[in-house]
Amino acid sequence: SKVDNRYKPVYHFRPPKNWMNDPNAPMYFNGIYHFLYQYNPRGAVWGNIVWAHAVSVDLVNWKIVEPAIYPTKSFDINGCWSGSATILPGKGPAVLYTGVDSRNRQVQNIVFPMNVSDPYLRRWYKPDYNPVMRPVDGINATSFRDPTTGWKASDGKWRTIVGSKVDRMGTVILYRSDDFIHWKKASRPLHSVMNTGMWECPDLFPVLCRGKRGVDHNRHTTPVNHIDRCVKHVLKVSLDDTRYDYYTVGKYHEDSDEYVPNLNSIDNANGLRYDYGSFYASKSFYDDKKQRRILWSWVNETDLISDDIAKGWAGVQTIPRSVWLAKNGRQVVQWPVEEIESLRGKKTEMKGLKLKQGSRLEVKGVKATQTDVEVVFKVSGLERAEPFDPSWFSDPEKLCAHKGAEVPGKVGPFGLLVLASGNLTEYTAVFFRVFKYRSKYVTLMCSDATRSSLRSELYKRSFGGFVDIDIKKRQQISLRSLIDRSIVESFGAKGRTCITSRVYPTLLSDEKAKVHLFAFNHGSETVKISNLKAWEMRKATIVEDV
Ligand code: DQQ
Repeated sequence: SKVDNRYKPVYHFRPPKNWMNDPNAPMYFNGIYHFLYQYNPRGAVWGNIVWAHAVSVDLVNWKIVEPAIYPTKSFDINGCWSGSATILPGKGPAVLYTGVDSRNRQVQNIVFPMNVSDPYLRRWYKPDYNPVMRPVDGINATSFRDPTTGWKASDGKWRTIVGSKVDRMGTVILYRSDDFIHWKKASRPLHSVMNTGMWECPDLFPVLCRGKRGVDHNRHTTPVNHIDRCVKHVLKVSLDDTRYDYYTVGKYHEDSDEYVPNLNSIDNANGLRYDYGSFYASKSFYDDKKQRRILWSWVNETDLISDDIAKGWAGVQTIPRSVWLAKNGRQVVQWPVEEIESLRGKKTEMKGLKLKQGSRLEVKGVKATQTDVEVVFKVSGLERAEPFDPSWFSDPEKLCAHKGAEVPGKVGPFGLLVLASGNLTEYTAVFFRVFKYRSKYVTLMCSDATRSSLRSELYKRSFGGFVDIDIKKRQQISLRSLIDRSIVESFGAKGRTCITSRVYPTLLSDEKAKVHLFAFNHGSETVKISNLKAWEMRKATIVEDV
């Protein structure tokens, strides 16, 4: 079948054709980055899931090798679902994954590389003793999946957690093992929350209280508590009800084998999200090459299933993001890995420009369909900002829908119009709006796809999240957007609030049509662009090498 490339991103990871979903077992081993993913080798819709496998030395250009895991045995014959890698000291990687067995029960299996010295780890074997964890002792056999990377506590035992639910209570079941093969369920889960539904793809990792450096879970490689006394943890769960990834910052207590979120953190679907847009089933890994933690995520299509079938492909991964704890300790900060900057080509720069009420400024000289743009907006007239109603705190997305880019304000809306047609019949608006609340200010960030395409049948949402910054003190806010045909990944205030949108402007159907990029201000207060840099992005090389 023919593949339609119009909307296919050129520098984001995606296979040449067919369906892709969750990132699986990302890891760095022996000088190579491995990225595995849920993949349908037979079409552009979910089904026939195998673990496809790509390798890279730079997280930008990829070689796709043969699938690592596919259904062959009674313990995974109905599907090889998500899981994670753990590097066993002196032995190499082990992967735990969910198999859907011959009775349609979810079980956890283990696989190892056939040959640890093969740099690409092309072939994997499944020991016959699988499964290593079964849905017994009251575990719901259809809600038991997605084992995490393992970690070892000071008692020398390995741990892993598996996502589950008990009625409406989301939970992560804890397992312990001496050898990583024989697993025993702990009497208590690591963490659970009432009324949250199934927790898919959990991810638990340590973060340092200060700085951007990442830390490994496993004491044997990086004894975190010796390097830096202050370590916190992040627990992320993907809620299948809402299809968003939520996290809390807290502490994993080794003695009680429990995760306890920070006192003031919201631990449910109203909590913090890595990304307030299309972003699901994310997974992180510790990158020993550059001592950082890297987060990957699946970004689903928002067109129709019939479009996906016609296009011949579906699903993109975010640009891998470095993730660390914000200085204030309340949230994480994310930023695209620096390697992506190697694709920056032609550059254009603007400085010290005023955006008066209702004005628009075109960013010229770079191809606007594949662009990396970074801008710093200086704000003024904060004291005249629109008043904020505290009932809006609970639903930033609704606020973005109400107060779109077209709705005039005071301080904002200002930001970028991306993938825009010349006459603005189509555009995606990524913008900020500042409100006054008591003696403080509230900053809202939106990624509004409602006018992204003339096609009315598409899912065109206006996503939103608040930005936890003191705008009064800073008097400025930055925005970076990675525009890549049908994906726009935006990072507000240096990665404090992130929003990803998928958009399908009809504009891209016409190869000759000109695609534009603008900065705009629809607020009455003048906003200054202290600096705007935009780069045309080159294509990443993603080739099959089977
Ligand atoms: N996708 C996998 C499951 C996981 C879900 C199946 C999350 O293991 O729970 O493709 O997107």
